[in-house]
Amino acid sequence: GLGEHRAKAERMYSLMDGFLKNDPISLQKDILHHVEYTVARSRFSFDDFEAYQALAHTVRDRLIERWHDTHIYFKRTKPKRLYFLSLEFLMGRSLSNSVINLGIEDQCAEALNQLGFEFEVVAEQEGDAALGNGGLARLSACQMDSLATLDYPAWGYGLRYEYGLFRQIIVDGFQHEKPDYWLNFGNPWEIERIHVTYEVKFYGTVEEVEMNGEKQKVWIPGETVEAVAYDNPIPGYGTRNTINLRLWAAKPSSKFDLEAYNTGDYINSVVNRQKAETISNVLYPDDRSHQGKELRLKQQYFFVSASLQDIMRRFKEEHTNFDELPEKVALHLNDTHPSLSIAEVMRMLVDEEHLGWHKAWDIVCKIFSFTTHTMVTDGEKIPVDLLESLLPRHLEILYEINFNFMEELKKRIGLDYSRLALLSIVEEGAMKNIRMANLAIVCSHTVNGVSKLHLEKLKTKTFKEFYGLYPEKFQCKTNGVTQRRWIVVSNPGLRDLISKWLGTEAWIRDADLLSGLRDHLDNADFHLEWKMVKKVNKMRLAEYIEAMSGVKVSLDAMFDVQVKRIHEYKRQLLNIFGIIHRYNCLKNMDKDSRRKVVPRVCIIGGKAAPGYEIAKKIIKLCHAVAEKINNDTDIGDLLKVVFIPDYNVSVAELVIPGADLSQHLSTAGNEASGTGNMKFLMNGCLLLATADGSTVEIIEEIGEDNLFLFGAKVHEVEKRRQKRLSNLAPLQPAKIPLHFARVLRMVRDGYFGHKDYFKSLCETVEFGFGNDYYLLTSDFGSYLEAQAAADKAFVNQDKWTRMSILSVAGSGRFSSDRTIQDYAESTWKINPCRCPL
Ligand code: GLS
Repeated sequence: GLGEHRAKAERMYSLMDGFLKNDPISLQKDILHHVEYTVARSRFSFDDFEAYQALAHTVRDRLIERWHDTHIYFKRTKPKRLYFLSLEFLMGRSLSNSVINLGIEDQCAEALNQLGFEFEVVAEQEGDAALGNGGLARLSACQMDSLATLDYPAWGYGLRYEYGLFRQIIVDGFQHEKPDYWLNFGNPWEIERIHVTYEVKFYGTVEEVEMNGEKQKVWIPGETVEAVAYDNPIPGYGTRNTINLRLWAAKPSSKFDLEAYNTGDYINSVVNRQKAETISNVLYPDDRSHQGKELRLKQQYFFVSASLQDIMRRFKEEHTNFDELPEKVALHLNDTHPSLSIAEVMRMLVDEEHLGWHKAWDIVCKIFSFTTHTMVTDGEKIPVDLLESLLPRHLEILYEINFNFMEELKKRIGLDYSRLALLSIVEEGAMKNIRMANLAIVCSHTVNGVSKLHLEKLKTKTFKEFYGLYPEKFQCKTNGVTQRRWIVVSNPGLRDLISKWLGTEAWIRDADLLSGLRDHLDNADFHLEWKMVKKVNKMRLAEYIEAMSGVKVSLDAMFDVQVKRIHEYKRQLLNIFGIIHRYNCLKNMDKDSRRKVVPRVCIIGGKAAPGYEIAKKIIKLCHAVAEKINNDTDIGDLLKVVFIPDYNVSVAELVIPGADLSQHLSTAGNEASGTGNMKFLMNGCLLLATADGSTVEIIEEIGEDNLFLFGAKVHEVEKRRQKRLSNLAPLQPAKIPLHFARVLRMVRDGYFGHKDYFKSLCETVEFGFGNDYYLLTSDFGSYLEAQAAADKAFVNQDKWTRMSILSVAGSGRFSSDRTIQDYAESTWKINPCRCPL
């Protein structure tokens, strides 16, 4: 009975000695305990890495307490829960972030200090969790932080890849990929839940059986794999709430497969069982595009099936009637990758819960929301043949969804077959495909774009037809990033400065307060301290650069950074061409003019997808140009070029605070949002950018005068492309700007070596070949002007500092807290649920 339960609980509590304590002495005791009993080293002799492990376990214990309390509280109050489904999360390191969100950073630093260690050094022992590719994946991580901080009852679901995003190593300027076996040294941030497992089925056949006088479809699967849960506590800041990110790993099914063993081929059957694990082994390293590969499809379904079984089990524990599902469960599709969820929920409701198609469909249409992260029309597709063999029942369900949708459409728009073909979930043709985006749009109650510009393009181009049908579904949720990681963790100097001048730390939970910095815009002391913080961050970055590449850089130079995935549309090539042009100018200058030049350190970093040849050539060109310029003694400190290898979250935390200028060069209309720009903005780094993605909204906040804008606007891009093509037939060299032609020729003619290798790269911007799809030629002039404006502004350090302060002051809107609150209120309809202290 209840009395007995309470008595037991009270006895447990008395044994427990209260919650763990956070004073430095208690922390030291716990650290030493973990050194001795978890890490199994002697407490009298352990190194930085072992200190990291012990501290991580000490912090983990505290996370677990809060995480338990939060879940007990959620269970008791039964709020509507959000399930955030994403195949990618770029978490980076966890120690500093956890310690800050728990509010125990000073105590931990002191505890370590008294044991003879330094917090910064210990924290650097941690490797990155890189279970994602780029912006999309880091966005998921920022949003988890905001969900926890704002007390939302949310769960994240993802895959526990054993190999995260490849490590990039550079040999002779070429990118090589090395596997990232990140679990090698253990992962103290996860909790393995060997009892939370689900069977996930594949292949097999569909049969029709009679049930209660009605025909019912039954899927007889051919292969079973087991999904095991790994839980990762996500602490909020300034709250006890600690939510869960549950990642699934594949294991061979524990069911004893008698038949396989009875054939006598024992060894092969063990080997075959082991193959199951490959499903969650490796992250696909392509940013923005996924072709229909069987293993990828298996990963997606494995993820979807395990997550939904878990979600439905929790729902059924608390509720008996599926009519309540939409009031209790919100399922969010982070891009199209998890959209098989729609077919899976239908299958569960119809085949397993016997709800009847129409009722099930009604429910499904109320629980899903969808965010698309891409500008391209031709999105993710699954070849029908693949589905047919891997998930035969799901294919039938998808056909039925599409059939009903087409029938409804015919009633609305008549027999307009070309429109019907565009809207159809099934793409007909030589190779039939399922269009994941169409599926997600039809079934979701909201379709979100990630910036105003993105939403506009969705409405007028990408999903124009759907917008015509369901205008009310389309919403804008401009991306944001968490100031906890991108200022508090990565830029402690700036954090202290902001708090000092605002007189409060409240901005860490309410980024709009950053606008208060404008009150001190002309204060000389404030300027001095502001510049000092930047200087210290530049020193830290300069040391790193020297250690990585051997290049010594001057702190007086402008640190100019472009870090992001390498993509033609992001136009790293424009940056490199600009650098070559700058080099040419310097070479032609007399001594007097040189004295007026603003020295530059051009820093580029980013990974190319392993199969993306042009992107790999861009990396090589960057190295070839760096080699030439950095070794030209005539140039010295006036210009240095550095490629930072293996750009990842923890490298970003070091590079972004140390940047003076950052470049965001995508051809307008190609970057759905971009989130790097927001991180630089928060760190007082000025932007040199096109009017693309979320930059347009940054301009709304800080004004055109506080950044360096260039290039064709979205509406001009199409016209320029047309014009460029009409110029094609007789090649018109006169139309190509002189500077651009010269730079291109230098690369083409082998000035930087590797003439043959760079040929195809040059051709992407040449007429009659790649036709310069991304308009480097026509944007080059205005790019150089923007660069000149940046140089000019840098000479006037007062002006520059004002611009820098205004950047941070205007960055509040780009906190992921704002994004998440907007999603919670207008899309997911969930309420905060704050665990009492
Ligand atoms: C991306 C977009 O390319 C970015 O512009 C966007 O900021 C990000 C998050 O919404 O999503 N889409 C994608 O597939 N990878 C991305 O980084």
